[in-house]
Amino acid sequence: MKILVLNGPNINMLGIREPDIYGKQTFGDLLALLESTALEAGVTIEQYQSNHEGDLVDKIQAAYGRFDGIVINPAAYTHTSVAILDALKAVSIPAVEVHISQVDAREPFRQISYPGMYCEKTIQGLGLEGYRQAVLYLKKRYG
Ligand code: CA2
Repeated sequence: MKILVLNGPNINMLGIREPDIYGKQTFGDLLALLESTALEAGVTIEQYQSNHEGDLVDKIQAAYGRFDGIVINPAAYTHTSVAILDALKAVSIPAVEVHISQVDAREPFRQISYPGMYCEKTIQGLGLEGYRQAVLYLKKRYG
């Protein structure tokens, strides 16, 4: 099983500021977690982070026919991107949305998720563990 893990803008800055919201773990810690999760679940994980909406759309389109599942934290694009929603719908690959923080308990503008309208599950507020849970969910359901 092949899973694509996508991260949106500023996720590469994790651990540098706002540890009260996003924790102290870094993007490097996330990459290590994805490697260990791939071994644990017996899946292949490819990860991609971009600060650019169109790059994320391109990556989702390129996943068509190549990946069995997508784990996506669109970061700030969560709350704005119909383009990412449409790309997910276009490829029709099972997807899980992850948020490091508990977005439900934050500002009103974070209460809407466009990509989340396609994703079959949203995991939030578990820190980096949410990515692991998302991969394990996809493996259990589709692996
Ligand atoms: O909780 C999440 O995972 C978010 O997707 C993170 C986004 C935020 O815009 C979403 O509302 C929720 C932010 C990504 C990281 O932003 C940083 C800000 C300061 C320092 C380091 C990273």
